Amino acid sequence: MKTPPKDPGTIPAKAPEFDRSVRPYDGPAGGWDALKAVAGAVRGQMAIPRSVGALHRVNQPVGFDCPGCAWPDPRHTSSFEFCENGAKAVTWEATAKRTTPEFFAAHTLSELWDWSDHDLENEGRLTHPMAYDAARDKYLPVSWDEAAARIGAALSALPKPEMAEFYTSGRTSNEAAFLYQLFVREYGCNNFPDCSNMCHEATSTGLPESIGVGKGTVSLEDFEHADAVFCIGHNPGTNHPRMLATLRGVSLRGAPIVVINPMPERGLERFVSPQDPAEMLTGHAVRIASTYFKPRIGGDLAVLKGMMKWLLEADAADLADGGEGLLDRPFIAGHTRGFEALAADLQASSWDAIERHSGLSRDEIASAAGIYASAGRVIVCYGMGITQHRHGTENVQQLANLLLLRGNIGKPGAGICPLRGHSNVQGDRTVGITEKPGAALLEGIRRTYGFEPPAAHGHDAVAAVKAIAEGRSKALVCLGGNLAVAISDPQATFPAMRKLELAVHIATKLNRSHLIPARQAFLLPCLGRTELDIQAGGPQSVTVEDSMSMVHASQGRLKPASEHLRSEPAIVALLARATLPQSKVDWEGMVADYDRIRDGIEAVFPIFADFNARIRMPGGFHLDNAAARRRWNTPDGKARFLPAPGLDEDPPAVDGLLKLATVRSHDQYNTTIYGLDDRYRGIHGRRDVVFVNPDDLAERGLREGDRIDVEACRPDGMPNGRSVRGYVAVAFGISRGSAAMYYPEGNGLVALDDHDPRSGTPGYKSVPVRLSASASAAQGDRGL
Ligand SMILES: Nc1nc2c(c(=O)[nH]1)N[C@H]1C(S)=C(S)[C@@H](COP(=O)(O)OP(=O)(O)OC[C@H]3O[C@@H](n4cnc5c(=O)[nH]c(N)nc54)[C@H](O)[C@@H]3O)O[C@H]1N2
Ligand SMILES: Nc1nc2c(c(=O)[nH]1)N[C@H]1C(S)=C(S)[C@@H](COP(=O)(O)OP(=O)(O)OC[C@H]3O[C@@H](n4cnc5c(=O)[nH]c(N)nc54)[C@H](O)[C@@H]3O)O[C@H]1N2
Ligand SMILES: [Mo]
Repeated sequence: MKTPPKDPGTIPAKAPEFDRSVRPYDGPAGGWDALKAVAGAVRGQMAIPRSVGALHRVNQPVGFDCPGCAWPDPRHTSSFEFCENGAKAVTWEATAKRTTPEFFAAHTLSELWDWSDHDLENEGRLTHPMAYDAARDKYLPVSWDEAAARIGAALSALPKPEMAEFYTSGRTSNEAAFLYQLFVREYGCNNFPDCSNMCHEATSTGLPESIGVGKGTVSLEDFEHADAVFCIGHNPGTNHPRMLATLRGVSLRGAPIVVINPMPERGLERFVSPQDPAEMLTGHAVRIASTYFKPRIGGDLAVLKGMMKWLLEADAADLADGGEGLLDRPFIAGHTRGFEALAADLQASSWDAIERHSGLSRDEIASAAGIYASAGRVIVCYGMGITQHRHGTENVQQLANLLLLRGNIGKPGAGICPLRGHSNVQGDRTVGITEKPGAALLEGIRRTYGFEPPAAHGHDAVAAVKAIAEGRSKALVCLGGNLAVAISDPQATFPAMRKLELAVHIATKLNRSHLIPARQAFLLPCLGRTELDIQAGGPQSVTVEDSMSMVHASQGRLKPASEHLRSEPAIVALLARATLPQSKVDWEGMVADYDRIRDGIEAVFPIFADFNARIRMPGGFHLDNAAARRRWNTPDGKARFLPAPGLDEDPPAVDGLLKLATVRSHDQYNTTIYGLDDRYRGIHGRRDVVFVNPDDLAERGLREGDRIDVEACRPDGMPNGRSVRGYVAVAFGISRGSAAMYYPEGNGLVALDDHDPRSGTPGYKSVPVRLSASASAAQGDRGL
C-alpha cells in the first residue's frame, strides 16, 4: 500500500515511530485478538472481580442491558454472549478507579483542560456531588440538597423557561428520560437537544414521511429469512459487534451480503466467532460481505438512484420480453403514492452523472441492483455513513424508496434496519425526549398529570448550542453525555458554553464538557447500568428499547461505585422538586417504586399498555410498529416514494478537495477513548491519523507517514478557517476522493452550520478538505 515518494526533497521526514504504529491487520474480526483485548481492558481498570461478575450478567434475562450498543439480543439468551466492545463498555463503567473530592482538590479546571479525553475519564467513577468554585477554579463537594436548591433557584430565576437547554444522551433509561421530559415540560419548555440529533435524526425525520414511523421495521428473526442483506455506511465489527453473529448466520445460509462503504472494514469482510469453539480453534473465518462496493464518501445518493434506475430499466426490459417485471406492482398500487415522480427523477439522472458522483461504475451499480432484484426478501441496514450528511434525510428516504419498489417493507425477512447508537437512544425518543412534541404526547401529559405542557417547538442540539452562543440560553442541564465535545465546532462551542449562568452534568465519569465552568456549575454523579439501584420500595429495575423496538428490563447488581451516588430517576426528581415546589407530579412516589413511573409512561403512551406486566416476561416485549404491519401512519395512509433532487448528498466539492468522514476507532465509545489502538485498521498507540487513498496521496506529492495539515473548506473550495495540523498520513484502501480521521478529533473541522437543513444532523461524514505537507507536530484546533 505504500507509495514511492514523488519528490523526496520537499517532503518532511517520516515520523520515526510510524512503522511500529501503523501495521496493516491481516486477521479476521473477532477471534482471539478480541478476547485478548478484553483481558487487557479488565486489567487496565483494575476491576477484575467487579468486571468479571458484571460481564456474566450482561444481556441476561435477569441482568442488565449492555451499555455498548442498541443491537438486540437473541431472545431468551441463556449463555453469556461475548462481545469485545460491550465488554469494554462494561469494564469502563465497573472500574475500580475513582474520581474523588481529593482529586478535584488537587487540580484546577484550567489544569485538567490540558488532559486528554482518555485521561479524564480514566480517573474513574465520580463519587460525590460537586459544585464549581470560581475563586479557586475547582470543584468542591456539595450536599445533594444544596446542589438541588441552588440549581432550582437558578432555573427559576431565568426570565423565561425557554432560556434553559436540557440535553439527553442515549444511555438514559426510559424511566429517567420520562421523568426528565415531564420535569422540563412542567417547567415550561421543549428544549430537548439530544444525542440523536447528531446521529439518527435523519432517520427520525425521513422515515415518517416515507413509511409513517421513524424507526426500523425489522426484527432479529427477519435476518433468518432474508434472501439478501445490504450494509450501507456502518461498521459493525467495531460499533455493533454482536451484529456480526447475525451476519455470520446470514452468510452461512448462503444469502448474499452486499456492503457499500468507502472504507474496507474488517468486520464486514471476515469474522471468527468467539462463540464458536471450532472457529476459534481452527482460526477458520466466515466471510461476511459477498460483494464489497467502495463508493466515494457522499456517493450513496447516486449509488441508490443508480440501483433504482437499473431496476426500472431491467423491469421495462423484462416486461417487454413478456416477463412479470421486477417491481412489486400490487404492493406499489395498493400501498404507495408517488411512484411516477420517482420514476421521472430516475429517468432524468444520467448514468454518466451517476457514475461520476457515486465513484462506482455502471457495472458495479448494476451488479448491486441485480443482487437486490433477484432476492425475494431484502433487509437494508445503515448507519452514520448515510445519516451524517447535508442530505442525510434524503439519503434515508432513497433507502426506503429502494425497498418499497419491491415491497420489501412489512413482510417477513425484509425491511429497513437503522443501526441505532446508544443503547437506549430509541427508547428515550419513544418516551418523550423530543423538541417537537406531537398532539398525542401533549394530550397524554395533560390527561395524566393535569398541567398544560408547552406546545411551541424547542431546540435540537445544533439550535441549543447556537442559542447558548448567542446568549439566548443561559442554562444547560445534561442528563449524561459530553455535548461540548460531541457537537461540531469546538471553536464556537467551548467559548459559548463558558458564558452560561448554570451548567449541570449528571454523569458517571469526568469529561471535557464538565470542565467548561458556567457561573454556577454542578457535577452530579449517578449510578450506572451495572449497579444496584435501591429506592424506598426496594431494588429497582429500569427499561430500555433496542434498535428493533424490543423493550426489556435492566437490573444492575454491582455495589455502587460510591455510597453518595443516586440513580438518574432520583436525581431528576430531586431537581424537579427543587425547581417546581408547586408541582402536580408525585415525584417521590414515582422514585420510590419505578413501577409507578412505568404506570405513568403507559398512561401517557397507550402503546405501552400493560407495561409492568409485559416487562416482567423474559426477554421483554415488542413495541408495535405500524409499518412492519403495512399500516402507514402518513397523512393519506400510504407509504410514499420521495425523490430527492440532484445526485449529491453534500454540496459538490471543487477539484483538488477530498471529502473527509470522521469515524470511530475500535477503542472508543463516542467521546470516551478507551485506548489508542484501532486494531482492524492497523493503527496502534495513536489517533493523529488521516486515512487517504495511496493515489490521492501521490497526486499531492505526499507519502505515507508524512505529517500533513487538513484544512476544511467551504463548498467553493475556500478555506473555512478550520484545520488540524501535523496529523499523519496513512495510505489506506479507502475510495478515491475520500479521506477519514477520528471523531472527536475531527470535530474542529465541522462548522455548526454544516448540517442537514431538514434534520439538523451535522455533516460529520462530509467535510471538504485540502491536504498539504505540514511542518508541525500533531495539533487539533480545539478552540482553547
Ligand atoms: N464500540 C463502540 N460502539 C458504538 C459506538 C462507539 O463509539 N464505539 N457508538 C455508538 C453510536 S452513538 C453510534 S451512532 C453507532 C455508530 O456506528 P456506525 O454508524 O458504524 O459509525 P461510524 O464509526 O461513525 O462509521 C460509519 C461507517 O460509515 C462509513 N462511511 C463514512 N462516510 C460514508 C459515506 O459517505 N457513505 C457510506 N456508505 N459509508 C460511509 C465509514 O467508512 C464507517 O465504516 O455505534 C454505536 N456503538
Ligand atoms: N465528528 C463527529 N461527531 C460526532 C459523531 C461522529 O460520527 N463524528 N457522532 C455523533 C453521535 S452518533 C453521537 S450519538 C454523539 C454522542 O454524544 P454523547 O452521547 O453526548 O457522548 P458520549 O461520548 O456517548 O458521552 C460520554 C459521557 O457519558 C457519561 N455517561 C456514561 N454512562 C452514563 C450513564 O449511565 N449515565 C449518565 N448520566 N452518564 C453517563 C460519561 O460521563 C461519559 O463521559 O456524538 C456525535 N458527534
Ligand atoms: Mo449515535
